[in-house]
Amino acid sequence: MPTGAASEPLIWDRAETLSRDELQALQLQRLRATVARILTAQPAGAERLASVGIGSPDELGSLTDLERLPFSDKEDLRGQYPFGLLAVPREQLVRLHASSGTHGKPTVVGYTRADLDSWTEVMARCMTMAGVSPGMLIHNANGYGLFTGGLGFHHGGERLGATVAPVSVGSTARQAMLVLDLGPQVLVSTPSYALVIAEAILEAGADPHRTPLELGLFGGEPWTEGMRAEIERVLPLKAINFYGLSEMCGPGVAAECVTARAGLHVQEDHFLVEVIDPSDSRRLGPGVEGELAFTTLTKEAMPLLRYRTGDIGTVTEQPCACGRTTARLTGLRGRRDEMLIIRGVNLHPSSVEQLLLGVDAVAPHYRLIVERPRALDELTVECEPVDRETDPQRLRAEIERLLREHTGLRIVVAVLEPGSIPRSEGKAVRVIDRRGQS
Ligand code: DLL
Repeated sequence: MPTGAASEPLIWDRAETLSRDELQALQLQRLRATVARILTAQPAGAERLASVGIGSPDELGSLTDLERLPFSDKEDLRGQYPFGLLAVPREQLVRLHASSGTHGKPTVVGYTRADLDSWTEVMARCMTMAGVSPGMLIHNANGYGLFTGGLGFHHGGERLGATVAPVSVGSTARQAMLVLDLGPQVLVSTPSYALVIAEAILEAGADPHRTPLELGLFGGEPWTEGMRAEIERVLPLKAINFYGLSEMCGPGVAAECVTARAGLHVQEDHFLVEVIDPSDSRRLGPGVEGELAFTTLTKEAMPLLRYRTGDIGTVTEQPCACGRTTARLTGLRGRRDEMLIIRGVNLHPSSVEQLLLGVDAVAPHYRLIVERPRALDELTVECEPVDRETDPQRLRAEIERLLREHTGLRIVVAVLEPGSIPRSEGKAVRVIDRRGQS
């Protein structure tokens, strides 16, 4: 339960302020229990452990032995689809979720009662850390269903004593009406959908700045500081970043504190974070950018060791102004497999976003179209002007110049009619890959 005087930011759980030594002792104990569970109840995982000579949790003498353990990734989940990685009988699951599955089948994850309880607890912690307090009204515009965003925030919000409106995605005009009529203090959605809701409030003839919104809990997709500034320009709230993935639990793996908003605090007593070099899987130190990998420390249904997320970021263990001691994710850049290689130059969609949103006349809606007309990949950046008064030719020339200066590449820019780029309801599709078609 939360502690702290009224003037201090609340801290939900003592686990958030453990010393590094206390935390690591707890992590080692939980890691051993996780390995024991895999050895006895998850045949595919046990086989993998046997292949690196681990037959007992006692072989893990300290946390550095983590490096002896094998990695896992989405391919393992796909290979065992849907239930092959369960460490409990299917009948002991009380819930299923699945990740978005942009390529073929989704990855299915299961939860025991205890898994749901831990997830609810980490969500209550993260939402408290983000500034949500009992009695606040939460408009939850994350999708309810197999996506973890809806139910994750729902149960966390209820657990901490807030009032949750399970609005889900879609019917954008209705979203606007409900924000105006119910008067929530908290908006939960993907960052891209928050902008769509703000547009809908304007279309309803109302001023979003006159709503009582104070906090926006956004995640589920990469977003930049430019996007944060844009959301805070159109809505009267502080935008807070939430990170997570279904394979760990969903949202609740890490979140920003409202106090500092300087990196996302990892819930390290449940998820052990590593940063690895994607090319050779070497472990990288604090502050060095690489691929994030997580080990579940308390999951019963589907424990995973060193799960490679494909997400690029860095970790810092520097103390935070909020008083929490947990490591923080910084510079979440996007997915490794969404990085484009245009004429030999690596380009993250988030770098384009940051650049575009730095131009006042550009609306925060964009798409990157990748084609391969000849041997090399070509990129077109589609964007919209903020209004019809803007001269599209001049805007195009300005963005092309900026992209050339920042990337060294000649990238074609198409300035489209306002409102013509498809608006997302959940995770925005930023990259359209037409390489197979050209
Ligand atoms: O997106 C869980 C979630 C929902 C997190 C709502 C936060 C808020 P999945 O559908 O399994 O789960 O997708 C997980 O989304 O590996 C990242 O690539 C991406 N992602 C999620 N949050 C962020 C974020 C949910 N804040 C995948 N920044 C992850 C960057 C994010 N990427």
